[in-house]
Amino acid sequence: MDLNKYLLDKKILIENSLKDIALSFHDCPSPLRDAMEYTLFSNGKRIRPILAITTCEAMGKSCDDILPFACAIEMIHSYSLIHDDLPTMDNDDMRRGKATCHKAFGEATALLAGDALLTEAFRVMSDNRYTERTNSRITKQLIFEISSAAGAMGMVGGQVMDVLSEGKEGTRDVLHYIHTHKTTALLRASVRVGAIFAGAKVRELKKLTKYGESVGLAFQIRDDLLDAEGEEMKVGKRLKKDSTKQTYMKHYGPIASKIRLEQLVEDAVQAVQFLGRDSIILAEIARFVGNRVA
Ligand code: GRG
Repeated sequence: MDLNKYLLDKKILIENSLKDIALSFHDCPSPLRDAMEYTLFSNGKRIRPILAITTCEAMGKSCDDILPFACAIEMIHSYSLIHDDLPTMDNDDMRRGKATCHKAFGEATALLAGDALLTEAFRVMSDNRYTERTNSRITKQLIFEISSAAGAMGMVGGQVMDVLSEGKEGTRDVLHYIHTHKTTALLRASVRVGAIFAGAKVRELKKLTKYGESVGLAFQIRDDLLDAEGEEMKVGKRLKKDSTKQTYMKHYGPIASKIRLEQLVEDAVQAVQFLGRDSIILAEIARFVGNRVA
């Protein structure tokens, strides 16, 4: 199986669906629309929607009707990057190899573009135009999954702890809270969305949740390692910025961090073994996350 081709095919599928959704932004003031589209279409990996689709297909269900939910997750991810880059948070000038949204459009427009992407994600999931073929009980369940992962008890909770613990000594418990909420929550939810959409039974959902958690934490540890050891040209953003933050490198050092990363990838691969041959792509994605260079 050629994973790169698989990821590219899925990325094109998701981007076509996002382009269709973006047509519905036509009525909003152009600077806002331009800022939203600037970040939404700036060459992200689309790993979260890909996880949702791949999980759904691994469970034997076609991915057509999950696309609006997968795109909503990507819209929420895009909002989080815009806000994370703002001067009041990480104050980054570069993301995905180009100027961050606030550098290109100004702080107020960037802040509002993030707000709009977040809100529009929920419109998409509740708009019959996109989700009428999905059972409304499932739609409600998916909105619950995604909002729980993105909100105060998920990504935003993790982000606030990340911001507040900057420059402090910190503990491994705080580190764990930040990593499992700021980054893992939305990745875990992406997998669960695919599983729930495909009608996973309780035991299957438990295993796929374990896969999502392991991939999510591996993703963030890899991010910590990339910040310390990666190449700016490849990663597409300024590096060595996390030295005042709570990171795996700070609390465990490079060797233990790499061992933990390998273990998490292995845990993810093991968790999906129950799918037999249908686990192959999910396992490959877990390995890709553990080795990613951007
Ligand atoms: C502002 C509420 C709020 C949350 C921000 C996502 C996030 C939380 C912060 C981003 C900071 C960061 C670099 C976290 C590390 C993991 C991460 C989310 C990396 C970026 O995700 P990728 O690699 O990005 O999937 P692409 O560009 O591929 O979409």
